[in-house]
Amino acid sequence: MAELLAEVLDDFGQAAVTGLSQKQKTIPARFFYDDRGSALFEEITQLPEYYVTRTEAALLKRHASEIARSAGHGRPVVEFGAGSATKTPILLKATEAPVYVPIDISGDFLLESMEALKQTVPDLEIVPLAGDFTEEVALPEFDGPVTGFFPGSTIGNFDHARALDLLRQFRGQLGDGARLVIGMDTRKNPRMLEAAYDDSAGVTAAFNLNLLERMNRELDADIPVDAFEHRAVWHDALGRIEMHLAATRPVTFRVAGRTFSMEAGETIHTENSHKYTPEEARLMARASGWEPLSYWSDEDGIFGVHVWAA
Ligand code: AVI
Repeated sequence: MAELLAEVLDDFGQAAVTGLSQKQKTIPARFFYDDRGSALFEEITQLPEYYVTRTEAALLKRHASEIARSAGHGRPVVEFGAGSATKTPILLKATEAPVYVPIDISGDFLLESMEALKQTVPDLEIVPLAGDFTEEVALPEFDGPVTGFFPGSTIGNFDHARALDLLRQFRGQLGDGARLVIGMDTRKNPRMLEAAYDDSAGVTAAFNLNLLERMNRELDADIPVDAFEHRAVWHDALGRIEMHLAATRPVTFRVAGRTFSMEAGETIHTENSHKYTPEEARLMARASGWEPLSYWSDEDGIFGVHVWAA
């Protein structure tokens, strides 16, 4: 099946057809981020209910010098992802990084964020790498040890086994003597979590529903988007928010030449966002070849910034 699909469909097409053919239908979360999805995600980061981005930025700012002491001064910084205009300069300035290596799949997005960064940190050498950071992109050779940066709780979007593989991969890529500065969202009151993933302005719903619109745009699909609603559900046993697109009536639609049917109430699972206690995060560090060094959180413990050592 996979080979046959690969002949005619791109990565998104293959993942959609394979995912929609499963009993629990699913579309991998990485397909959220087309131009529209990336713009909606940017909006999410500004929402009053979505505490993640502003809490992490505030922690980085408030504890910049302690974080820099733990993360190491004067080292190249490798960021897994394109970098955020608010968070990245805080770490780069505090650590006095001479070189910055952002790795991101979207070359355009990389160039845009690099332009902004050049204004804020003028003396920095920037070596952008266009590629998928979940695959082992080769890093430039550096003279001394480096610091990795993986903010935003992006690690939470990977299942446990995959998250450990990724952290192990970072350890291997960054090498001996490395440090990793990683932002991880914490377990908290489910009401607060569900509000963060189902905001009152409906931006997260639009972000989720955009996946259906994207299939209609790119995969010659005819999904009746108005027959779906956004759901965000906290699963305590799994420690994660799950996002789904639920059919509100029986539907039949075509995607890339295949027909799919769904009952009312049946869902397409689109994202997991795992939340980790500081203890769970430290266990993950040790299980993936890192030594936890330090941890910062806000007064209410709603977000955590960790520094680990190789
Ligand atoms: C990118 N990632 C860390 C976000 C999260 O919180 O899991 C994606 C997101 N999904 C809905 N809102 C934000």
